[in-house]
Amino acid sequence: MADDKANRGALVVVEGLDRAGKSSQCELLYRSLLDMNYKTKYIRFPDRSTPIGKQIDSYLRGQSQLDDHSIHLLFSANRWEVAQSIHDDINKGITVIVDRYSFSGAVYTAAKGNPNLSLHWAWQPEVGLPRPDLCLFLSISPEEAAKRGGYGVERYETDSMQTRVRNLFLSLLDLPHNDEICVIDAGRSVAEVAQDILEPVLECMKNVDSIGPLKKLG
Ligand code: 2DT
Ligand code: MG
Repeated sequence: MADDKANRGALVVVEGLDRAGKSSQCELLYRSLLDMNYKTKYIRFPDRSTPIGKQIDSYLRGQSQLDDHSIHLLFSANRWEVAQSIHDDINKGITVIVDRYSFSGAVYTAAKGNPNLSLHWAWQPEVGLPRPDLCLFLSISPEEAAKRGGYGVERYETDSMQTRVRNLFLSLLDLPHNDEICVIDAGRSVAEVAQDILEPVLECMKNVDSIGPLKKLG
């Protein structure tokens, strides 16, 4: 049951490789929280509906070419354009579930192998964005991912890119100060994974008021 005493929502981010089941799990989590009468929103990045999002969509579909730095900054700008509304929702007591966020932003760009685009460089535009209270990383082995069918036709959906993305994600998990990251074994059934996700989310929602106001990414 929703706890009426809670006065801010939680910012919950779901990250992971393509085909780890992020969107299905976000949808299930969203439904579960609504069924429990929690005020909840579900958003995803890239948000392809805004003018910036449309440029990103066109790039991902291979319909336009952009400099690597430019597209990187557009992905970040696509988060900044809703940063204030995320803040406002959280303060209104709404828990916001986010499908991909700054970790995808930094990792996919750094995985391009361009020596000018280090993980450090790629992280800088994210500094100051709302900091997730909890980040669920859906982990899936390359073998399990391969069983789930072929890649789509979008940019980045190749074996070599996905391998580099996976390794960079794993290196981020090892960094200090990343204790709000929870690694979930996503190679199991949808129901098992959903259960494993719900528990830490409910725990986080219970604790956000003792954490204090939403923090910023540093
Ligand atoms: P979806 O398949 O989830 O729609 O993502 N990406 C995503 C980036 O390169 N930078 C970002 O900041 C974000 C949010 C990951 C489409 C692709 O966009 C990549 C896959
Ligand atoms: Mg995709």
